[in-house]
Amino acid sequence: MYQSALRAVTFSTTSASTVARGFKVTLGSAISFGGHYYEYVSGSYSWAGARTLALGKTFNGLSGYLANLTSADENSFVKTKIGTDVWIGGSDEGTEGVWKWMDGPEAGITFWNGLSTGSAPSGKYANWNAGEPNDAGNEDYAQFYVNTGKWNDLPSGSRLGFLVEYGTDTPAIQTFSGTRIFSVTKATPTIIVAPTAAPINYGQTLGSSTLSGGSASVAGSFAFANPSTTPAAGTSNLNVIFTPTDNTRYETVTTSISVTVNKATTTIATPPTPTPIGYGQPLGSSTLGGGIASVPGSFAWTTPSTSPNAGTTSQGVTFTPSDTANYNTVTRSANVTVNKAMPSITTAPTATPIAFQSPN
Ligand SMILES: [Ca+2]
Ligand SMILES: [Ca+2]
Ligand SMILES: [Ca+2]
Repeated sequence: MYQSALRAVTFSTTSASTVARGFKVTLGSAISFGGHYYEYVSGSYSWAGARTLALGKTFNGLSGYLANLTSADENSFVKTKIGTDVWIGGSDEGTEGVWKWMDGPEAGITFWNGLSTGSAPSGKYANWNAGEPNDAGNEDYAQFYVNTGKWNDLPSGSRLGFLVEYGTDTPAIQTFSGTRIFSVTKATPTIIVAPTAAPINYGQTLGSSTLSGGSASVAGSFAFANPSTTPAAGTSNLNVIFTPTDNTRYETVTTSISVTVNKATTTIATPPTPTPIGYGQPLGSSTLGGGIASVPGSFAWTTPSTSPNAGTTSQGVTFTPSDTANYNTVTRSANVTVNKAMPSITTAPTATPIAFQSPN
């Protein structure tokens, strides 16, 4: 019955220490009587079942047993502390009509002989209700009436809650204590404004992005949860951790912010070399060979259907990366040579006959 009281204790502190605290709660004599302690157990138990459970209980180092009420004061004390009828420790199951306390310091002591017309041995206490015990149908177990504090004998088939007594013959401590361990939990700051992240390029780590503008309910700083990651190009929601300056009293808080990752710029180390074409042929007929870029991909004429004039002209070449999701396309120029066209001969010229004159 004291456990719930201990569990109800709450604790708060302004101390920065998070070491677990032990609290000792010591109660006075109100719940004890003569150095003994009493515990009501609710439920429906046979006397024998209640006895077994009571014997299995301990309290503050004291062993339990069904209560032996050995004085008017003890009997009155119990009456004020319980709210329902209960089993107590008396029984005449051993010898009919010989009522003994069965367990605890008074185990084996006879406190009553006979039925309701019987008597207590000299110096012994009993408080039977009028007409009890009557052994009506073999009643061998003592019941305590909460309303009157009187006792009645009941049969083995009856079911009641029971009263456990904890005590010894030797003078017992007058107080008991219970300890509850409290773990001190840190407070959680509130993120007022999440920080914004400067855009980065694909291939850069998240840690390369500068965080700015965040604020929280306490002083502290924001940082990416995974600064070494290199996110894909595009816009992603990524975790940012707020770490309070006073991290002994405040928890870290994780929030998610939007981060823009631009495509990486492709560099062209060596532009491709075009093969010559003839006048009238489109650029697409010129093969682009030997170009080197910083990432895999391919070169192609920007306007392959164009037919340039004869001579050497600069023409646009587009490099398209294989990974277009994360890398930009790049346009460069290359000098292509266009040779003059050879005219085609459709009809050969004819020659006029001339006269042959022999020499004289
Ligand atoms: Ca007692
Ligand atoms: Ca009996
Ligand atoms: Ca009876």
